[in-house]
Amino acid sequence: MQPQVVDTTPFEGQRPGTSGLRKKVGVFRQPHYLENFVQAIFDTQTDLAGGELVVGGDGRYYNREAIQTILRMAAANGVRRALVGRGGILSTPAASCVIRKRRTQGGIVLSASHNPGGPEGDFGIKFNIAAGGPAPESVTEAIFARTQSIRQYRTLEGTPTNLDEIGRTRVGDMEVEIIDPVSDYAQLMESLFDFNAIHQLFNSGLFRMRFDAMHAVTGPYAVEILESRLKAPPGTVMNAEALEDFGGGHPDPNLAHAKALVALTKGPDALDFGAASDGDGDRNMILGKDCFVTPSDSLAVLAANAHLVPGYASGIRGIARSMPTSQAADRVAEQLGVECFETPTGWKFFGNLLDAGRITLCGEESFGTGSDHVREKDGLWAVLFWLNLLAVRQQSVAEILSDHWRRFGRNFYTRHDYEAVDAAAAEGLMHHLRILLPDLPGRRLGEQIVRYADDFAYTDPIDGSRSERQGIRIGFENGARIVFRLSGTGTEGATLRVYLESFEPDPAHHHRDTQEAMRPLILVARELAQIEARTGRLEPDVIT
Ligand code: G16
Repeated sequence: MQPQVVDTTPFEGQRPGTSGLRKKVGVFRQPHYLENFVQAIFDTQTDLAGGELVVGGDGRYYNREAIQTILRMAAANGVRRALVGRGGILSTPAASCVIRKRRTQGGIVLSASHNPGGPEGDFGIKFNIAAGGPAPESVTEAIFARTQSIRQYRTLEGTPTNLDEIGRTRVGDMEVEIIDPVSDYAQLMESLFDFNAIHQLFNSGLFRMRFDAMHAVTGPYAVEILESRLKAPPGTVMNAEALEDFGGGHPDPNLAHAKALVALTKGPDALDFGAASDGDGDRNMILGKDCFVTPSDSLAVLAANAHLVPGYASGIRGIARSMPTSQAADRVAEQLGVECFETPTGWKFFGNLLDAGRITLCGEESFGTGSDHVREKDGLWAVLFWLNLLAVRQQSVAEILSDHWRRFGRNFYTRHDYEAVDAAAAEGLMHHLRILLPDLPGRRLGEQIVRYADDFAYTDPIDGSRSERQGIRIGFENGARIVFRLSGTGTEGATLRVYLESFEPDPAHHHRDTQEAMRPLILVARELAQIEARTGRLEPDVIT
């Protein structure tokens, strides 16, 4: 294979968002578009030359083609060895696991997460650092800066690599090892959870569950772990076959997009447990019989019960949650006497805290939960954690949740998304709110008085780096909050997210319907932000 230097010119808009560069497949397929971004990674992450790199993705449309491009470019840029998941597959948490276990210099993960796939769908690419987590802003900004001045990239000519056979091969001078995408990860899960107890739960014949892989990457992981190792009945994993277009679905594990699973947990013949993961396997949704566990509550419940699980039996060091995530976990941290951190949205902000040993568990309202076992959020890990709790506590999901609320009080929580809003209108709305901020403290809005109102900024306690303008936060005297943010993962117009939270200490009111209980706060948020007037939208597109 002959090294080649190819002339190129910069593309606009290659700044990574909340989690890497996400665009429509058609954008990525423009000549040189992917190559420019990949070369910017090699130009700025100089440890990769002579080092080892993990490469894998969620198997969506364009995954294989992109991996061939990356392997040729990695070889031409002096990478010594690439580790690639068979078939080009690695779930995001599994990629993090492999980077850490094999001590590579980093990894390139291909995914647009929960966004739909296929020729008209989305694609994405992100760089994970040697610690296994998403690159921090300093790195993503350096990569972006390089994309703005790039003039050349390096690649090799040659035949494509066979991605489907486990074993070693070469691309130019670079060794390529095709690895089993599941085994390192499955082994890690066995080291954290009580597989015997979970197996007995399945074996009892009294417990029925489904895991919805949504035709995405967790299919093979869930079949191996749940059905082969834990002996759950065959068919426990639904939509197990990973497809390039996710079967035309939207692989986002929430009440709106996992409707078939949700239906199985309702009614007289309801399952005891339902769970789902997303396109790349890092998100999770937890359901019990007639019961949905919000991701914010899930984090709080896992933290309060971590001592019951072998991997966390010695206790947790601290908890972190993203700013828009409910404050349920804060109450647990307070009772456990451990630190609690509020970070901006984006898993990358947990990395330093995890590396420094300040936190053990972390989570986000966006269906992400994880721990220090890897540096990504981890869907199947959360499902196994819940299964382990159900096996040990011998209670239903609803009982565990009600117990938790009785002990800590309930943080009612909902998120309203307005999708594909005109970008200028969305910016205008945020600008309008920023102008209002200084006058809000002390003012009565609806039933409550504003205690603070700010545009959230975060100073990383480990490296002192500062991130500003991370979302409008309005906190009330009674513990309620309204948060407004524009999504950093959408690929069409702007997505306005309105996060709402209210605190209810009285168990007599814990079982109210969330939307009903939060109606007054929802109306306050709509009016304050002038949502209808500015976006033309009467109701949100997605409520979770
Ligand atoms: C990504 C990030 C998460 C973030 C989520 C939503 O998740 O990794 O940290 O909470 O996006 O971000 P936004 O509100 O900006 O759309 P994923 O699962 O898409 O990688």
